[in-house]
Amino acid sequence: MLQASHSRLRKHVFACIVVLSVPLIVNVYVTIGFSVKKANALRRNDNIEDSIEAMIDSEDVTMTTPWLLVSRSIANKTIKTAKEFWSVSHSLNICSSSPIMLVGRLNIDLSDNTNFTFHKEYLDIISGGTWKPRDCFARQRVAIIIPFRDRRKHLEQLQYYLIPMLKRQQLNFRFFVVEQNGNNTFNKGLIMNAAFAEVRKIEDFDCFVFHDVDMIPEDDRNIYTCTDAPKHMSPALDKFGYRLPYMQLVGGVLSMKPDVFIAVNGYSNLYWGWGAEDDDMAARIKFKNLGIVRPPLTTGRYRMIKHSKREMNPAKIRMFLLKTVKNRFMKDGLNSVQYKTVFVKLTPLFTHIMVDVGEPPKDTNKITSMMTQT
Ligand code: UD2
Ligand code: MN
Repeated sequence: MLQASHSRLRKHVFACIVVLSVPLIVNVYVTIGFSVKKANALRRNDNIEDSIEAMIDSEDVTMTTPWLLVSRSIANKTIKTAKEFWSVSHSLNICSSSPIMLVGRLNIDLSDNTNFTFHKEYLDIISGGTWKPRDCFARQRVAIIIPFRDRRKHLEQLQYYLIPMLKRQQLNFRFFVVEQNGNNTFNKGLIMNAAFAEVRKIEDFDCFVFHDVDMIPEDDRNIYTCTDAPKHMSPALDKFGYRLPYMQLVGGVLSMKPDVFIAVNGYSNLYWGWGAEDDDMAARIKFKNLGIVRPPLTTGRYRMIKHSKREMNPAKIRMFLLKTVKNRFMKDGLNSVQYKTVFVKLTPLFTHIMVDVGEPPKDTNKITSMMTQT
C-alpha cells in the first residue's frame, strides 16, 4: 500500500515536473528564437548600413558612373529610401523663411581633392532630381533649369554644393538639365524657352531658376525662391571682384515666377553663340516695368568655374538685336520657339531634357533682315 502510494506520488511529481517545465522550455525556446530573430534583424540592418557606406566609399560607383547614372541597384535603393521617407503623411506647418540649418558662407573647394560624383545628401533624392522637406511644407516648388552641353564636371561640382544647400533651405526642388543636341552653335536663350515649355508639361512650379552650370553659390543665405519681380541672384561674382559690373546685368543665375517669364515672352531665340541674350532679357524686364530684385552682395556671392570662352555671336548682330528689343520681344521668344524634344530621361539627380534646336541661319545678314521686316 505504502509502496503503491509512493509510486503514485512519484508519478504525480514526474507529471508536475513535466507540466511545469513545458512553459519553461517553450519560454526558453521562444526567447532564444526571438534573440536569434533580433540578432538576424540587427545583422541585416548592419548589412544595409554597411552597403550604404560601401556605396558612398566605393571606387566602383564614383569612377565608373557615366553621365551620373549610378548603378541600377543604388538608384533603386535611393528611390526606395526616398519613397519610404515620403510615405509619412501628416499635416505640416509651412517651412521657415530662414531655416535654422543655414550655415552662411560655404567652404568651396573646386580642386580635384574633392570627389564630386557622390554625396551622402544624394541618398534621399528621388530619381529625376526631386526633393522636398519632410517635416514642414516647402514655401515654393522650384525648378532649377541648367542650360548644358559638354560641361559634365561643372554640373557635378554645381550639384555637389547646391543640393545640400537647397535641402538646408527646405525647398521643394527639382533639377532639369537641358542639353542642346549636336554640335551646332549654342543658343542659350532658345534652349531656356524650350526648357520652360517642356517643364510645364511635366510638373507645376512656383519658381524657375535659370542657372548657368558653372556658377557655384558661396552663401546659403541666398534663398532660391522667387520674388514677384525677377530676381538676379548672382550680383557678386569672383570674376567681377564681387561687385555688380552694370545695373542691367541678369546673367549667371536668374529666378522668375512662371507668369513673369510668360509676361516678358521668355528669352529671345535669335542669339546664336556667346553674348547678350541675358542683356536682351534685362531689356524685356525693363520694357515690362518689372524691376530687378537682388540679394545683398554679402550673400549673392558666386564663384564661376574657369573655362575657355566659346564661339561669339558677331558684335554687329548682338548690337543690332539689342537695339531692336522693344519692337521685337513680344514676337520673338517663348511664343515663337521652335525645337524638337529628342528625349526626356530621369537620372538619379536630374531630369535630362535633350532638345534639337536646328542650326543658326547660314547667312548672318538674314537675322538682321528678318528683324527689319518685323
Ligand atoms: C556670361 C553670363 C551668362 C550668359 C553669357 C552670354 C554671367 C555670370 N554669365 O557667361 O549667363 O548670359 O555670358 O551668353 O554673367 N553652356 C554649356 N555649354 C556650352 C556653352 C554654354 O553648357 O558649350 C551653358 C552653361 O550653363 C554656361 C552657360 O551656358 O554656364 C553660359 O555660357 P558661358 O559660361 O560660356 O558664358 P559666360 O561665362 O561668359
Ligand atoms: Mn561661364
